[in-house]
Amino acid sequence: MNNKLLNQYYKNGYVRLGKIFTNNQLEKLKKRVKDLMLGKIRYENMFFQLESHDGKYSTINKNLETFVGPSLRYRKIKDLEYDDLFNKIFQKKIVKFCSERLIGKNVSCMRAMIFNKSYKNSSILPFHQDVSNDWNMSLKPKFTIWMSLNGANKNNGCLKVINGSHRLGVINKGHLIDEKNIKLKGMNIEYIELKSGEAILFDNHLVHGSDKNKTRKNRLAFTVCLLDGKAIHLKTKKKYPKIYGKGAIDKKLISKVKKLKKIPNKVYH
Ligand SMILES: O=C(O)CCC(=O)C(=O)O
Repeated sequence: MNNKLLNQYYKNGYVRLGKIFTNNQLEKLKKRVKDLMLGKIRYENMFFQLESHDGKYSTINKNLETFVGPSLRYRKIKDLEYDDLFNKIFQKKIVKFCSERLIGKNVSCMRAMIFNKSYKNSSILPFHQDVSNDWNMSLKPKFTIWMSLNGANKNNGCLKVINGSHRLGVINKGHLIDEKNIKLKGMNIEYIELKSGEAILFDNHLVHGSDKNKTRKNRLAFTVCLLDGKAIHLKTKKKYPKIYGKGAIDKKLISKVKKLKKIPNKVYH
């Protein structure tokens, strides 16, 4: 990321990174998502969340964290920092560079996840920030990379952001925010349309959300949310999975996870 891109990030709260994965890699990633959703590839302990049955955000079962049978309506799949294909994002020069410039040499992953807008009954994700005061962590996550796997546009519920809102700091305890909130007055909503493989990087204070998917095809995004390697979970005192620096997830661990088909224990357990 050169200084021009960094300046855009500081000014708008986000910056476009361009295409991160090749078409060939994208095909493999999409196949992996399908295999995970359909249970053709299983990892014990991997986080899954289903979309709500009626398309309402309020009825999503947030307590369900596991695979409950084949479905293309999973809304979230996490722990992908341990998956051999998805972990490759951390080898990308641009990701390493942004992490070092914005965080440092020791970097952990709060989550690496598929964010799917289901082809059927998808919910509206209300505007929010990803710095919630309710998250039991010693340091807040810094930024998120949001990458489209199969194209994102207004029709299928692309990411929408409020340009510049990151400069307001933590609003309303750092999570859900009414878009009529007085603090956001005069700020513009931008719809982040992306082609397959293209990504943006955004500050976790940036107010963002997404509308319903009005198409008959899933809108698939892969997102990684990163933070300082020193951060710990305040209840368990555990550190988040390291991706750069001492103790980072390496090829050996990835192969072990693949062989055992088991995700290591979570930071919050
Ligand atoms: O993909 C979406 O619809 C929203 C993504 C989001 O909120 C996030 O990555 O933090």
